[in-house]
Amino acid sequence: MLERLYRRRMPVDEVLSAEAAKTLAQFTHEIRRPIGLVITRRGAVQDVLVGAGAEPSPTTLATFRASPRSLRGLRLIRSQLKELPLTQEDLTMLGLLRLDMIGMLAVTPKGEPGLLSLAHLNPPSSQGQLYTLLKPTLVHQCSVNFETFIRELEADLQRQSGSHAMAQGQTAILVSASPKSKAEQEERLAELAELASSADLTVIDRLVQRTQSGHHRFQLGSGKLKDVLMQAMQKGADLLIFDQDLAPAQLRAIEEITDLTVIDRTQLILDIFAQRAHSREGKVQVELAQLRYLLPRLSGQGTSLSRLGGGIGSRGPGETKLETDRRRIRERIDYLDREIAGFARHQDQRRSRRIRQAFPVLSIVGYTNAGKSTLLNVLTKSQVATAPRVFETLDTTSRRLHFPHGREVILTDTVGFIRDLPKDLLAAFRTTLDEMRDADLLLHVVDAGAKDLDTHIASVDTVLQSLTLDQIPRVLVFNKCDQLPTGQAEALCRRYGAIGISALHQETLPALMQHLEEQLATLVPLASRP
Ligand SMILES: Nc1nc2c(ncn2[C@@H]2O[C@H](COP(=O)(O)OP(=O)(O)OP(=O)(O)O)[C@@H](O)[C@H]2O)c(=O)[nH]1
Ligand SMILES: [Mg+2]
Repeated sequence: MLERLYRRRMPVDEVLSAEAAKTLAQFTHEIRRPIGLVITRRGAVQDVLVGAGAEPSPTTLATFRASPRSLRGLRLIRSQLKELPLTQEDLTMLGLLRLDMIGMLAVTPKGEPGLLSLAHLNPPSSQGQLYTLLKPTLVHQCSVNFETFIRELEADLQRQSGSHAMAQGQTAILVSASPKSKAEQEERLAELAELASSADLTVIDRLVQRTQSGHHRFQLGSGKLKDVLMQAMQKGADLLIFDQDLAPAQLRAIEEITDLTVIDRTQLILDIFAQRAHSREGKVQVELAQLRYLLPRLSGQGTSLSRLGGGIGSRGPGETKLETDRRRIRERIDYLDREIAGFARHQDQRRSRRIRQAFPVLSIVGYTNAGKSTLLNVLTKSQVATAPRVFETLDTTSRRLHFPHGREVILTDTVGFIRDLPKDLLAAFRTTLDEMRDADLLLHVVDAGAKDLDTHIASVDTVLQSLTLDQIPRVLVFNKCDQLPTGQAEALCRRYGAIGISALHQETLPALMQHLEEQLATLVPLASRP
């Protein structure tokens, strides 16, 4: 019987033809259940849905794709036996699926078409209102010329997104959902925003939700999640970035109801590393970390490798490399592991050479963006790249440093740390980080102006501990003191037992140099090395 509905083809300029409305009303009346027609722009009925909550089939949704800048090319007209307005669920579906329109046809007690209520999405700027509800009319009185209407709406959507400066770069909405306090979550999102901008993403919104305990299916409650997704669609976001790690099942559940790219903080960090890795060693380490992260997230059932592995864009392990199965990925992991072992051997040789040269080694460590490379540069007159963004440095650089009293040491600068450093990344960067094992003294550089100074210090301590480097003597150095009001820096340094400097101001450095020389004299007496 429903066959007859499928055979309908409406004129392209009508939302719902009078004839289709009649048949729809009649069937609804007969089976006493709501029916939904999913209609293409060419006026063909694509799906017939029976029951109140029915949604378009996954196959249909996969065939007709929507993007934040365009609609799906499908409208949904539902019938119901009572004369009720469109429900919140209908409007959510309109937004989430980015339907051309959603409609509700009331069916009279005699089985005839009653009033038709319609709603459509607005272009992003319309005073924040996501959709417009049209005044209900009888089908034959409906004045909408669907073809013209949809052409104009699509043009508006295109124009709106084009006028955003973000048209070139990708845009992201940051999401945090955890039982932690709002303030704490917001602080973390501030750092996530730095990570995002370091990856050349434009953050257009931040959403924080305090959850009771873990929601299993989604990170957020599914109602709230739908809200987030709708906003993301409406604001033209390309990505949704979760501060919390998403379990593979959570990722899939979100992917099921949206066409957005969804990633978590770990993936974002991996992506930044992939963007920045220049040396062969760096590239191998990043690829290894990405593959290790990816492997447990592959599902047999159609999760596309390119989508996950691609991260925020098409960076990372290339699509072709990833269009393989688990076995191939495992093989690749083994291969990269062996390559890294090779690097490690090389490094052993370099190290023993250096030890033969008998220079004490000072390693600069610290939170990302603390000013480590700037300090190396100013102390050793080098030109390591520095930038006001996180994870600028990935490779280790070693330079000679001459102390005023003639003593010479090796000063090294390396990759910065961050709180909750992804463990796959830490594992993959072992060879780079292992260079620190040679250190006689660690210079822990801290951005004195950082809002969450204690977290920064603690995170670095944690990483050093997990690398079993915590037994190496350490000097705490508070950098960027020029950014604090006079007096405050001194007080802060006194409180933490740190030495205050500003790597940008040479005149602040002699005190540090003197302290380092004294420390070295006790740790590595000149006579102890040949
Ligand atoms: N105001 C001020 N800015 C500084 C100081 N030292 C470094 N900076 C700036 O801080 C930013 C980060 O410096 P980097 O030396 O790249 O920091 P890093 O610790 O090597 O960072 P990563 O390699 O990304 O981990 C740069 O823009 C520097 O110019 C300082 O003493 N005062
Ligand atoms: Mg650096």
